[in-house]
This record gives sequence, structure tokens and C-alpha cells, in this order.
Amino acid sequence: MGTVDTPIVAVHSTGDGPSAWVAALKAEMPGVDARPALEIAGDDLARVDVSISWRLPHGVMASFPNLKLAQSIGAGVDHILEDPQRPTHVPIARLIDPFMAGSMTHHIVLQILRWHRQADKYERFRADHFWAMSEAFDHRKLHVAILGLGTLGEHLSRSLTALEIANTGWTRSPRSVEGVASVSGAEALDALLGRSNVVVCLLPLTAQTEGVLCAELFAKLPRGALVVNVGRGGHLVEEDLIPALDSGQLSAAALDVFRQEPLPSDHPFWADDRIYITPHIAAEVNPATASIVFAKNIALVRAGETPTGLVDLNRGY
Ligand code: NDP
Ligand code: OXD
Repeated sequence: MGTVDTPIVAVHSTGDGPSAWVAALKAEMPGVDARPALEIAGDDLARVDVSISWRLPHGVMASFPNLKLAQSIGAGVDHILEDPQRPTHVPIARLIDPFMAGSMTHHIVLQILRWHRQADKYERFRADHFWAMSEAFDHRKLHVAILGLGTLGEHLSRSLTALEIANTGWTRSPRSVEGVASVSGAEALDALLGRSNVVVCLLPLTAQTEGVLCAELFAKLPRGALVVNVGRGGHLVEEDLIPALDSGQLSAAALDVFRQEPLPSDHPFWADDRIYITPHIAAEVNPATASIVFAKNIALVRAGETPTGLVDLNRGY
């Protein structure tokens, strides 16, 4: 096995493609030897010390014998954890980028206000050249339950509060953060759902959170609630959604993530106007800002120090 004396950063992304990421990383870290992961072969495999990836094909990471860090191009790391050949001794870092938190908040606020201000109805009126006002909107009637109050959830909470929209976060372990209301535990969740007409899922996908958005949870919300899923497709029990909309228990759902992406063109969600669909763009990772984080983490790893965003492998996030 070779030593890593001239290290390589292996890059892979199914979004912008590896070359855009290699270029952004080189702009931030001149001199770095960064290459598309799938083009690294032979003796060079042993020179890879850091992988920076989004949905790297399974098995590729295992071909880097001297890997010291698996950096996710994304806040979620489920795409790395699900590789059955992942070298389990290699630490994983998620992306913590303030740019993404702002972007996620914008997306969620847009979905909540689209629903609350009945934007779709006014679009239809506009198309029909029809002038009519409905009842006054009252944002004091909104209460948003934010499932997952991490980097993204906390930013959302503060922003909603600034917009005078009441909200409470739900976490795994109790936490106390000034200016951010939160609860933890199953009992507290039930009470929170009972007073929330909007629920936003910003959880990581783990064995504990898989399928959390299900008929049982919907039944705990006031009738006519809105569900926003921006976590992962695996959080939603898809077959429970349309029945909950048909019964009036939910009035709409804004989904950015799906069990199968791209969402198949014959999926029943497409035909349902009560389901707002976006193609996993709630908080797209920005190569320029993310590369600042990646460059710092590469430098830390190479200096033998702890990188930022390390995942607790026991918790899965
Ligand atoms: P963090 O790791 O910072 O926060 C996760 C939060 O979820 C924490 O508050 C944590 O609780 C809570 N949590 C985890 N497990 C449980 C559980 N079993 N019960 C209750 N609460 C739980 O994550 P981020 O905020 O950075 O990102 C969240 C997720 O958003 C990502 O994992 C990803 O899946 C998704 N995402 C989606 C994007 C999109 O474009 N659609 C873009 C970016 C991210 P505690 O505080 O106690 O640890
Ligand atoms: C992420 C994502 O996890 O884009 O960052 O979904």
C-alpha cells in the first residue's frame, strides 16, 4: 500500500458534474490535485486522502486505501452511509454552509406563504382575468412545527420568528438555544403537532426518522394542515399522502425530495394539484461557497486536525 505523500482529492457529483467542482475547489485552493473520482486509477488510487462526493457509485470509495475523510457534497450523508462497501473506519463530514441555510429558508418560506396566501388560487383568477378578494390572511393563525432543529432548522426558526410566524422545533436530544423554541421526545411531539397547522421535515434520514411523515403523524395535526418535506424522500410514507389529502386532514403538501429521484413521470403525485413538487432544489449546494468549507476541511485533515461537520456514525447524522 503506497503512502499519501502527494495526495489527491477525489471528486464526484451527479448534479453539476465533477469538473465544475474540481474547478471551484482549485479556485479556492490553488495547487490542489483534485480529480474526478471515476477517472482515478492504478497507483493513484492510493494517493487519494479525501473524497468529496454526492452519490458516488457504491464501491468506489473502498478503492481508496488511504482515505482519511469522506466529505459529503451536501448536508445529508445518507448517500454515503448507504454504500455497503464504504470503509467504515473513515470519518464522514457533512456540509455546513451558511449559504445553504439561507437558501433552504427561502424555499420553505415560499412554500408556506404560497399555501397561506392562496397563491395558486390567485394565479387561476389572474389567468381568467377575474378580480375577487377572499378573506383577509392572518399570519397569527400559523404555527410551524420544524422537525429537526439543526443547522438548517435553526436558521428557518429564526427567520420565521422575524416574519412574525410562530414556530417550534423538535429535536432528538433536549436543547436550549436563546430565541428558538424547541421540544424533544415523542410526547412533546404529539402536543406540538396538535397545535401546528404547518409541519416542516428538516430531519436527516436515519433508521429512527424513516417514514416519520405517515398517516399516524398526519392524524395528530389540526385538519387542513400543510406538510413540507425537504428532508429526504424516505421520510414520507408516500401511500399515506393522497388519502390524507382526500380526507381533508391535509390540505396541501410541498415536496422537494422523493423516494425515487427523478420522480417517475407516471407517479400519481404529478397529477395532484394539492402537491407542490420541486426537483430537490430547496437548497442546492453552491460550488463557490461549499468549496471554502471543503478547502478548510482538506487543510485540517492534512494537518492532522479535526475537520468540521463530522458525523456521529452511531447516530447516523
Ligand atoms: P443537522 O444534522 O444540523 O440537524 C439535524 C436535526 O435533526 C437535529 O436537530 C437533530 O436533533 C434532529 N434529529 C435527528 N434525528 C432525530 C430524531 N430521531 N428525532 C428528533 N430529531 C432528530 O442537519 P441539517 O440541518 O444540516 O440538515 C437536515 C437535513 O436536511 C439533511 O440531513 C438533509 O437530508 C436535508 N437537506 C435537504 C436539502 C434539499 O435541498 N432538499 C438540502 C440540504 C439538506 P439533535 O439536535 O438532538 O441532534
Ligand atoms: C443535501 C441535499 O443534503 O442537497 O445537502 O439534499
